[in-house]
Amino acid sequence: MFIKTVASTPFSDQRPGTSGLRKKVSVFEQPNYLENFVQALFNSLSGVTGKTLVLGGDGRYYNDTAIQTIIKMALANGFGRVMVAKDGILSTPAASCVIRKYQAFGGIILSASHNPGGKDDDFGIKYNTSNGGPAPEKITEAIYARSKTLNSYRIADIDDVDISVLGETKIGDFTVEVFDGISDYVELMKTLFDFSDLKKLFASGFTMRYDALNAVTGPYARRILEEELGAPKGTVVNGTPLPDFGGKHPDPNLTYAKDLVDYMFGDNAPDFGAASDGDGDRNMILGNHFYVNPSDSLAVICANYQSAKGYADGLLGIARSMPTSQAANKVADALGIKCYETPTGWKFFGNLMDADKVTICGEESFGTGSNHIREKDGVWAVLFWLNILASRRQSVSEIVTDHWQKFGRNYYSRHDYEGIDSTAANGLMENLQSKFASLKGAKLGDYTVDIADNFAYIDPIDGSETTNQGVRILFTDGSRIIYRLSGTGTSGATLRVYLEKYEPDTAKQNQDAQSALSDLIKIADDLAGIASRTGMEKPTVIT
Ligand code: G16
Repeated sequence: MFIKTVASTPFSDQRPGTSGLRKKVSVFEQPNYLENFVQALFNSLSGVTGKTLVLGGDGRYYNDTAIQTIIKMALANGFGRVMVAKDGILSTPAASCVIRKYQAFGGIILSASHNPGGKDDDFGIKYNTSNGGPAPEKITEAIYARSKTLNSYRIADIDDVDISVLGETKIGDFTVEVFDGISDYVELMKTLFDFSDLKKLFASGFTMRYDALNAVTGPYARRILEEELGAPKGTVVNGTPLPDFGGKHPDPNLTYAKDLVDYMFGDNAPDFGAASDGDGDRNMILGNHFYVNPSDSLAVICANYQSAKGYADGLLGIARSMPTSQAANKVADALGIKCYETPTGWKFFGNLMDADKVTICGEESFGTGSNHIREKDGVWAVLFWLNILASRRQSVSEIVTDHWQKFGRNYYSRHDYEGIDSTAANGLMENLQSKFASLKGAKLGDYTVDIADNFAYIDPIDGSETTNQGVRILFTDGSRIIYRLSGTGTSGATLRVYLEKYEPDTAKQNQDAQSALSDLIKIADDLAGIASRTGMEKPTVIT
């Protein structure tokens, strides 16, 4: 028999974070490390016999090795079919699309998302369930529990499968199908957006730059923007996925997508700019000399839902993660629909979408998406913006400024302190929590504290409770300071400080966000003792 059971010893550090298990490549390269995690995952699923598993990733270093191992383990664990994307290239949103379209049992996505890639950087693995969405905590916790006691794994002793050629390979009752990871996704986009309108937009001389940051969305963006919509060749830059992302940090924000930002603020800036991350679920939107904050982008998309044919019938509801600004709430109020507030992590939106409570969701962490799939979707957000631009025929800055005039402006910024000592970070959070009782009603500068707590969430659909989701200092005027430790980093801790202030006065809406928030920034530092506890005078990244 060519199925082997290999003895192994458990690892103690295989608890999935906000979005799957992310570690340095060197951790994954330890003997049996990947195999143990995959076996713990398969042991946590029931009824896989004969079923289909979708497999792909963002093309980062170690994807190819992991793909071959997972194909062999899927066979050994009873799956009937593995659908693996050609060359392994499958964005996270495309994986969600394919799982849903072919009613697969689930999918494994090999990515550490926006984290850097390459031999010395990060790798990751996440599991999505049959609804196409990230595994909920009850599954990720079950994987972790099993990983701690796992003493063997099952693997088939077969040759590697050539994943560079489309087609099927049969091994007994088991089939490996190599499919085109781009086409199904493009077809889905055509059902949501009117490509002929967008073609006219580009034909009218509209200009754009899309920076794929040498990550997975290059082939998707080239196919859609340049081949389908007729944007000139060269509209997509850094469009070939590279194992180390060309040394770039594939995180579409003001710091790590600086080349694009500089270009969009330069003399020859086009009308529209966008970037996506390693695995294609994040997006950054820019206009000519204009940056759209992700929280504002969510609100603008929702307010302009009628621009896109797939949404013209109306929105069921909106959802945003807790740290995301309350700009979307203003739109929901105006539309007479509900705006749900969930913990950080796309997985919390899945139940709401499955229960038809929400259509569009978004996060401050450059994530926007809808119920067309169960992941956030970078290229979708870009296409939605193109639809808004095509129907309104205004510039990005005019559209956003108009939005503020109508709904008020939620000044917003996130300050990240990366790579800080974990003990210092935990101490900072504990110290804040010890102040909750004394903070209620306290005056901090011009602000009065209404609520100081640690955000907890009860899922309205299945009643599951999630605690410890970030310290909230909520002020009586609606302003907020949120402190949260990142759940996606791989070295030390990252403290995120989210700052928000509402400005309804149209005469005061054109300040720079950092200046408008300067008093809250100071309060946030003083209250938490950020500089003294972390030794960092300035954030690493400001978005
Ligand atoms: C992941 C999740 C997002 C979440 C983000 C938060 O993003 O998919 O839903 O908002 O993590 O990251 P952190 O815990 O570091 O603040 P991605 O793009 O890394 O998959």
